[in-house]
This record gives sequence, C-alpha cells and structure tokens, in this order.
Amino acid sequence: MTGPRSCPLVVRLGAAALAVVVAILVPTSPAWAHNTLRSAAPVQESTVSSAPTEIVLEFAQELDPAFATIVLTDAARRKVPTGHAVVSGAKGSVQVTEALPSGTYTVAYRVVSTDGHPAQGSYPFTVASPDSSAAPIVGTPTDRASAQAERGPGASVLAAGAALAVLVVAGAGLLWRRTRRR
Ligand SMILES: [Cu+2]
Repeated sequence: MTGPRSCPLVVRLGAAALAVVVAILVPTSPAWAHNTLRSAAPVQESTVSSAPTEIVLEFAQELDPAFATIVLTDAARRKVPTGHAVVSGAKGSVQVTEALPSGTYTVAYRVVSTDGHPAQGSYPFTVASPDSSAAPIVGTPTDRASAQAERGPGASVLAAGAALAVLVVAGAGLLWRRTRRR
C-alpha cells in the first residue's frame, strides 16, 4: 500500500522533527554545549507566590559532586544564606535556610559534569508572596538605593557645580573687598 512516494514525506517529517529537537537541545552558548541546565525550580524568570525553601537545578549530564556551586543573591546582590550544594546524578540543589521576603532573586550556578566539562549560568526569579504585604513586591528600598548609586555621575556634577558656586562667591567677595579698598 505504501508506495515509494510516501517515503520522502516521512523522511522530510523526520528531518523536521529532528531539527526541532536539535533546536531545543542545543544551548544558546555553544561553549557549554556538553552540559546545560535542563530545568530549574523555581523556574527561570518565573514569579512564585510562596518563597522556595530549595533551589533545584537539573542538568543534561551527571554532575561531579566535588565541583558544584549554586549561589542565591537578592536584588541588592547580597548573598542569601543557603546550605551547601548537594549533587544527585544530574541534579544539583541547595536548601534555602531563611524565609525569602518578596523580591527578585538570582540563582547563579557553576557545575562540572562527570566528563570534566564545566557549565555555568544564572537566572532570575521573583517571589511575590501575599503574606509579606508590608514589603513591596518588586523594587525594595535597596533597589532604590542602588538606583540612586547608579545616578552617581549626576551627583558628582551637582557637587562640582556647588564647588564652582563657592569659588564664584569667594572670587566675587575678594573683588568686592578690593573695589571697596580703592
Ligand atoms: Cu563534556
């Protein structure tokens, strides 16, 4: 029943399916092509309503337990206390030892697969807990502080302007004293 004409279609479908699979599996950074982060909890770029007590990263390859680092930082880039990274097969995890207030966090990881090749990266996630209504969901005071720090050049221009104003006033005072002496 299946004539020879149906073969190219099957081949083409197969090739298309393969292309999709390759596109999904091949990571954006070819340097770490050996091993990649496959899934994470909390999910990358997600917003979770309850603070996670654990960060779990699943990779494409088995990990070397001796070289797994998972670091959690808050919006102000302060390190959030966690346990040591625990490796189980292709999974690496850390326990979050403190309750996370609402805000944006970054998970950074550096692992080495059992074939000796490293993989590293980072991703953000947001905790928007309805319990901690006192704290703003995104943009903590430390956020604003760092935003102000980033406006540093503006502040230094202001300081330079003030210094210039002091010089002008002092100069004018000298000039005024001189003209009065005459
Ligand atoms: Cu490798």
